[in-house]
Amino acid sequence: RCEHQSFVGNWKLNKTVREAAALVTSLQTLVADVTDVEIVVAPVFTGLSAVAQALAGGDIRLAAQDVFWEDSGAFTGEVSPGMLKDVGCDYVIIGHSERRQYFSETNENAKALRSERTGKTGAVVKDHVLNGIVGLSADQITSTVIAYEPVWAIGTGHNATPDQAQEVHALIRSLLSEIYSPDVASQVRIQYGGSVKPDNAAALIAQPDVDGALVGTASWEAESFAQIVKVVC
Ligand code: G2H
Repeated sequence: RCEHQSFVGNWKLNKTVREAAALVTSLQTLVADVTDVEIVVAPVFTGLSAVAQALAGGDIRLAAQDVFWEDSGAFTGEVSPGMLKDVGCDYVIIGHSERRQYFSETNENAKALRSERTGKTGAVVKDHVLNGIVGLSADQITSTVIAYEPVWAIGTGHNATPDQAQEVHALIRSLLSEIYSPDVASQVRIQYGGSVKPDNAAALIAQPDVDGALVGTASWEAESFAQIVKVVC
């Protein structure tokens, strides 16, 4: 089961280029003995190149925090999926609830369809899952990570209980099972996010349908993120 676990550090609007490189360098040292779970960091756009260089040859993967679906053109301020891949990203976070809250994002499906690996759903679970995955093939959905984050748990210090998380994760997996198949659904990683900390991660991740975590605040320091990554495997 450890190979199915994935942990993403969502650095949000934090870290200069120098701070980002230093953080990921410390993290690499702390998780050098972790081989069986996937570890991903998501710096701001300006930190991607430096973090990619610091990660070169290692196992930690790189994610961006947002993307626009067009390849190129007159779209001032935007970044395309190909550009993220070019700088070294394997993933991109799509549809984080902070994008909805502060930047009026609503339908993320075009982003999911055009991007490489990552999708993310919000709190209105069924609606968000169904809207978010429309048009994705079985191959595309199995390389997508879905994150369930109750809005009241984001950055508040109040995490969902393990039972609450499991209930929603099971719902998401059953939706995937209906739309695709039980086999496909079992291959999709469903992360929990919302105030995940070293002292609550173990119980959340022990749930059968919780396949890792999308970690915000606790990923901004290498030690606490490393503790979370190591909590089970
Ligand atoms: C929720 C989460 C990571 P935090 O947004 O995406 O952040 O762990 O600070 O609640």
